[in-house]
Amino acid sequence: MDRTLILVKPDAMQRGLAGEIIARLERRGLKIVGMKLLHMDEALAKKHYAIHEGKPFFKPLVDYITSSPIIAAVLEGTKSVDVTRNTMGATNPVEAGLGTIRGDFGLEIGRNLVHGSDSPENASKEIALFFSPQELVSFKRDIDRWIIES
Ligand code: IDP
Ligand code: MG
Repeated sequence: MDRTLILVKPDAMQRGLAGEIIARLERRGLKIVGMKLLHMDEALAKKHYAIHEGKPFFKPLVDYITSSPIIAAVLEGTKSVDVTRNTMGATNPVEAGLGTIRGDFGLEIGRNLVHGSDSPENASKEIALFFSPQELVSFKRDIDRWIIES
């Protein structure tokens, strides 16, 4: 399964950019196989960002990601991790290329609109944090169409 997790972060939700962000990823050809609106609690935020524990921006990051409801989605498609990350742009919006989500809409590293898993291994772990298998649909590729199986 070539899947990745994205989060539409609180700044993007508050600015009304959720549709724009999801649309850009969808238009590239990635399929939405799971989606929910949720308000992350501190425990989930700390698990999701465990790799950053101890860094100076960890607490502000947890406070930020738990500050409002967000959208979590699972996207499926060829090289979904890489395709999602290059559609998002660099972590620091100042360095993100024009035409990327962060490059077009962001300015501050602490308000960079969107999360995307950084490897297939981390994608699997992150997807499991947010979704049960029953909450995900699977698509079957039939030449040039995608058929929902469940
Ligand atoms: P990524 O979101 O591009 O994968 P990571 O390095 O995994 O970037 O960092 C996770 C998140 O932590 C970033 O998206 C950003 O919101 C925040 N962050 C990363 N580095 C900094 C920093 O130096 N200052 C403030 N926030 C940061
Ligand atoms: Mg990351």
